[in-house]
Amino acid sequence: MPIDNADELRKAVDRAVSSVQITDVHTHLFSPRFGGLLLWGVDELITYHYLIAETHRWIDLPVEDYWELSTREQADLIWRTLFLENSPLAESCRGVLTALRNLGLDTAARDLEGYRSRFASLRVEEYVDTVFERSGVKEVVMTNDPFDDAEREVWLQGPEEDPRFRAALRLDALLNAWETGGAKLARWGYGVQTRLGGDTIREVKRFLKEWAERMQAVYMAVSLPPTFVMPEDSPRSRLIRECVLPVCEELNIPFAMMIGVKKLVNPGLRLAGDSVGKASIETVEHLCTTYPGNKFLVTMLSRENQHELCVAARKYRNLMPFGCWWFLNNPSLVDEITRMRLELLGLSFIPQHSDARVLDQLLYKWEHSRRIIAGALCDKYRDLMATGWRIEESEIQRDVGKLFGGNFWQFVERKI
Ligand code: FIX
Ligand code: ZN
Repeated sequence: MPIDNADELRKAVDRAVSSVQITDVHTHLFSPRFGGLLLWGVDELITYHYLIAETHRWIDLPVEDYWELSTREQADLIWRTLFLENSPLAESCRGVLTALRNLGLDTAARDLEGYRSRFASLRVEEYVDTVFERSGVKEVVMTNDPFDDAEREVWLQGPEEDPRFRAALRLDALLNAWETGGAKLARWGYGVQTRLGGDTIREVKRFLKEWAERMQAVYMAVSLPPTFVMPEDSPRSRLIRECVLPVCEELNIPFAMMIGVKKLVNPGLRLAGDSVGKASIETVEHLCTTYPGNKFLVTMLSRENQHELCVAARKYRNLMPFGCWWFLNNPSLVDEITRMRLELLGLSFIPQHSDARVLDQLLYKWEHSRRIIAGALCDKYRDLMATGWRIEESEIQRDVGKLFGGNFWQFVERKI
């Protein structure tokens, strides 16, 4: 039966968006077999680097002294500063409270010790089940770095068995730091040379194929500075051109470029010290034009890059924009960017990823994003109905399924 009115429409969109099982295409989560690499619990939620940056705007404690504190002491300081001495209005703080509420905890009590005791009784394997179930996330794509010693050891023991955790082969350490990354490859027995001579290109391709196979990687990924340009006479440019893109094409997996991050503008803040800059859409256009057999997942960190990324996506079917990344993952910007994408790309994009670093964040990042995306979708369907077009609830469910996972898997699997 076609939907007759705005009230029915809103309910149908809310039903579809609230019930869709999500593929979260970019996270920093790990399955429990990775041990301490999987962060979870209220103190990890509160010491998420977003809140660390916001806390240091208020306190006089030298950042070196801050890092001497235990995680619990850091959480106490952040809780006091951002939640008790100031109302927790920032998205990062609101998220902590949404997650706690979704676990049935009384946020009105403001009882951090009480919240801690709730987590103390949990087993991580059961908690993973609880979080996936309550957040409506079907599977997450991890960020997997073979150059991380702890993580590499786990992968060398065997593949990931939990289907909820898919792998992405992350290449920052290779592409953005070839000197040290290449030296590690040499230590691991790959015949590479710093100046990329000899068998280097062939050996880097061997490394990429071996690790993509070991991880069963659904894509390869790298974060890139606003200054990233190609073509360019640099190790990064050569490695992307002669190694990454040919191997991704051979394996038929996308290359994900996360462009616009200025690493460590304030090094003392560590992970919280990164910033943003407007990047070159011309480089994205160059890559999509020059490598038509490759698939590019692209997210850009600067708000100023969003419209041109949408327009570029209209030109290239091998370009899939994804997510409202990091400093864009705030209701006002998710709303703006999603509406822009719906108006310019229809349904052919991936609206969001969580970037979750702490398991419990799935409980808030997706609740917040579902609500915003549902609002934008509802308005667009209402505009559609105003033309006399009739829409079925089954079509809304079809569309929503594409946005929250279908488009991703279709892009990963399709032969461009
Ligand atoms: O490069 C990335 O994957 C970024 O998302 C991270 O480096 C960043 O710290 C983050 O988690 C942002 O949300
Ligand atoms: Zn990330």
